This record gives sequence, structure tokens and C-alpha cells, in this order.
Amino acid sequence: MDNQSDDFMPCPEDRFTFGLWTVGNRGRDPFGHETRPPIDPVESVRRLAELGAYGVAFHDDDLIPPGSSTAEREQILKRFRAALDDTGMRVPMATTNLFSHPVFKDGAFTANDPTVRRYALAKTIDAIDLGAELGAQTYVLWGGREGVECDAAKDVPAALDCYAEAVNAICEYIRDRGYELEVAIEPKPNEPRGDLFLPTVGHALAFINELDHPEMVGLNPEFAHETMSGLSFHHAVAQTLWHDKLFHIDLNAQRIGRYDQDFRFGSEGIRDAFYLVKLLEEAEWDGVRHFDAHAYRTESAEGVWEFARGCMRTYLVLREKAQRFAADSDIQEALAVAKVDGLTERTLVDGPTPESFAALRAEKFDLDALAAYGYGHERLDQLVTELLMGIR
Ligand SMILES: [Mn+2]
Repeated sequence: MDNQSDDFMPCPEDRFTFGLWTVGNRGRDPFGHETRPPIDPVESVRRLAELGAYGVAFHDDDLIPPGSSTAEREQILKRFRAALDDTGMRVPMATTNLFSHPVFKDGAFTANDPTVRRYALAKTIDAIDLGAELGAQTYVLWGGREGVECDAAKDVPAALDCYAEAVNAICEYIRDRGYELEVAIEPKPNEPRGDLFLPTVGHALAFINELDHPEMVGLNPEFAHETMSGLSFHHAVAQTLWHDKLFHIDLNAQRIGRYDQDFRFGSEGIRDAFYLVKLLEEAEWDGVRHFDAHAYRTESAEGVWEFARGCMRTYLVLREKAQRFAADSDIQEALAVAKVDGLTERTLVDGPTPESFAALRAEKFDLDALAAYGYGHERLDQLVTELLMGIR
């Protein structure tokens, strides 16, 4: 591999992580078979470490193939742990596959059949043990098949009761075992089901307030999932941060109105990606920068590493652009014209007191002058465009 030597070489301090399922994606789609051979998780750990990543995440089944005996499980874990030790790679996040097996076709935690729901919970607590064993601090809940096509067949409020019951049970289990694990819900609007429950960041934030341990549960917003709904990902993440609920993040790329594309970070929606990176860096958010994406189906096994390197490099380039944004005097001047800092002033300096309301009534508002003011957004936005195009 050609190791381009420049300012955008990832290193472990950048805290980039990849799911085993991402670089391990074999290019299968609903219309075609796999185009790449399987990758040994140990090989993924080694290759990602060489590229400068910090760690990996996995679903239970990515690491321990379903049906493995206890002896096989121990053997796999021994090899995997040795690869982590050799490379210094970490496992900050773990999750459960509650969507591949046909038993989950009507959902997992929201399946109509209570036996399926109990199996989903049994599989989840096993995956939590596995994650905790490997040092994970975040357990991600993606309700892959928590949804429905035939609306007559699903009582939505009752399904949400079951969903809450499951998340509450997971929190109790984590507390009971004394694990240092936070739970992060990953919203998605649709695919593979016609409609999924907790479709957006907003739905999921509201759901958390109804749980027994809301302090243990936050979000894992994903670029592609929010964009599928036509929403701004960076706004979604900003609000998640505002609620102090950004427990994890899934970075990738997506065009509005398409299937769940999971493209290399920054390959679509570069402006939203820029504002996202700027947001995370300026907030000094301390979470890992996790990629939940996969290489195009047209790539060979070797192209997968080009994909992984590209995700990290784009993040680093955008991080540098955010620094330039802050240092660019024309941009700073345009921000002043746009009165961006005005939002940091309280609207009612003394709070909502009777005196404040009296002062409001007495205040003279020059509506003509206020309405005539030009905020200079055209110039500001063009400056950002030129920054991203590399001429500033
Ligand atoms: Mn994801």
C-alpha cells in the first residue's frame, strides 16, 4: 500500500474506529451475491492498526459465528485478544445482531411473539458480556427489524412498551453486573423494514425520557440514517450534544432519497460532513470517531483498505478546514456581519421577571431598520464553499 506522507495521516490519538462488519462487508446487495472473500477479524484488526486506527467495534456474530461451541468461542477470543494486544487496538463499542436470523423477521424487542422477544434479550445479554469482557464502554442498540410493513399487524404503542421494557431490562442487567457500559440507541427511518420504530434522533431522544434509567441511555446517530429522512445530520448531532446524549456516532455518507448507502465518509454531503466535523471538534467531544460504512461493491479485497483510509483522511482534512475557518479573517468578518455571536447574548438580560416584561412593553423597536438589515449570508456561504474547494 502506498502510504501517502502528509498532514493527514491518521494515528491512534485521532481515535478512529471501524466496525468489523464495515471492512468485512463482502459486497452483497439485494440483487447480487458477495463480490469479496470473507476477512478474518484478526486480519481486520492488523490492517486497521497499520492504517492508524484506534480500535474496532463488532456485533456478537461478527466475531463469534452463530452456533460456535464454548471451546470454539474461547479459541476465537484468544486469537482476537492476542491481535488487540499486539497492535494496541481497543474495542470501545459492541452491539448485537438482532436482524440477520429469520427468527427476527417480525422484530426482536418488538416482535409480537414474546418468545422471540425473550430470545432477543438472551442474545443481547450474552453480547453485553462479550463486549464488557473486551473492554467496551458503549453498547449500541440498532433496532434493525423493530418495525413493520403491514400496519394492521402491529400495535405501535404496545410495541413501544415492549421496546422500553427491553431497554430497561438491559440497563438493569448492566447495573446488576456492575459493568461500566452506556447504552446508545441508533435511530433509522426505514430499511430493512418499511417503517422502523424510533425513526429519527428526535423520536429516540423523546423515548429515552420514558425509560427507568434515562441517565444510562443516549444516542448513536448515523449520518446515513438521518440523511435518509432528508434531515441535516449536523443539526441532529448538535441537538444530541445539547441534550448531553451523544454517546457514540456512526460516520458515513448518504444521498437524500436513496437506499441506505453507507458510503465512505465525505463521499456525499461534504458540506454537512464539514459542519459535523467542525461541531465535534469545537465541542471537544471526547467520543471515538466511528465509521459505519463499507467499500463500494466494485472494490476488490485490497480496495477495502483504500476505503478505510479514505474515511479517516477525509475526517482529518475537514478537521483542518475547521481550523482554517476559525483562522480566516474574511470568514470571521462575515460571521460578525451575520451576527453569529448574537445568539450567545441572553434575550432577557434579567430573566423573565415582571420588570423585564414591563421593559419589553416600553422598548421602542425600529422594525424598518431591523427588517432592512442584510446578514451577508451569500458572501459567508461562498467563502465556506471556496474554503472547501481548497482555494482559501
Ligand atoms: Mn450504524
